[in-house]
Amino acid sequence: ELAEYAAERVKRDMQRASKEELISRALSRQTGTFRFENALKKGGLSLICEIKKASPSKGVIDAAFPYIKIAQSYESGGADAVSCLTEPRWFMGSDEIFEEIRTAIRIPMLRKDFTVDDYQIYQAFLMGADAVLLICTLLDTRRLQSYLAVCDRLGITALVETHNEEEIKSALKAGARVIGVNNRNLKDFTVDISNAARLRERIPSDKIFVAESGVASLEDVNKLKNAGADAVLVGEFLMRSKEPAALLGQ
Ligand code: IGP
Repeated sequence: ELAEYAAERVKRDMQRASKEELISRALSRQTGTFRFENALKKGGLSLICEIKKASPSKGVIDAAFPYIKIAQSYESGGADAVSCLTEPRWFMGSDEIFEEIRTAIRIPMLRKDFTVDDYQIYQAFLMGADAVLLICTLLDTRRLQSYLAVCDRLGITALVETHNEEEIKSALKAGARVIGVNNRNLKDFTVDISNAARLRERIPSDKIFVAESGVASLEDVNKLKNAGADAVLVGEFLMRSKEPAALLGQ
């Protein structure tokens, strides 16, 4: 359902700007420098802090949602990168929010949406994104591969999201360099924080391993660090606490 609605949005956006137009606009710009993945290579555990007003499992998380302030507090708190939801129906995000935040902070940003068409990758690049999300559940290996090639051509990073062994295999086959393991099952929204740790050994050490979802304490962060995560992606917990500094132990 999330994917179907994403496809509808793409169709609608294409009426304003065709894919050809977006591609030519994107290719006339200076390419990116893979800032997102480089920010996760500093050694130690990196922190990707997420901005989202709502989620399908929790509904509205922060009704006031002062997103610029939140983004700035992430940056000053020491976040390595920001993840910003642009999906409107379930996460109450928008491209406009993303673009506003982009002008307010300097650290790399991931445009978090349900990528079902490479149109969205060009869109993300044009709004200043340093990374896009590619969810294995929605994309077969061939499509992953071709979307990864688009990202490479633009100089942006693909965070390839997996949930099980099979999806990790597909991600690796497609050539993903940054692999996320989601602790949340997107089908029923159940969270098992040990999922990322359990699957750690399936991902070669030359890839960047991102543990996603369900972090609810500093203890959880340390658990994932000890399990060998290169980065953690934290959303709801930060949206409720707004103290990334506390999470970083600073
Ligand atoms: C953050 P949490 O539990 O910290 O809020 O999770 C992030 O991992 C989650 O928002 C997420 C997500 C996704 C959202 C993971 N994969 C795919 C939308 C689409």
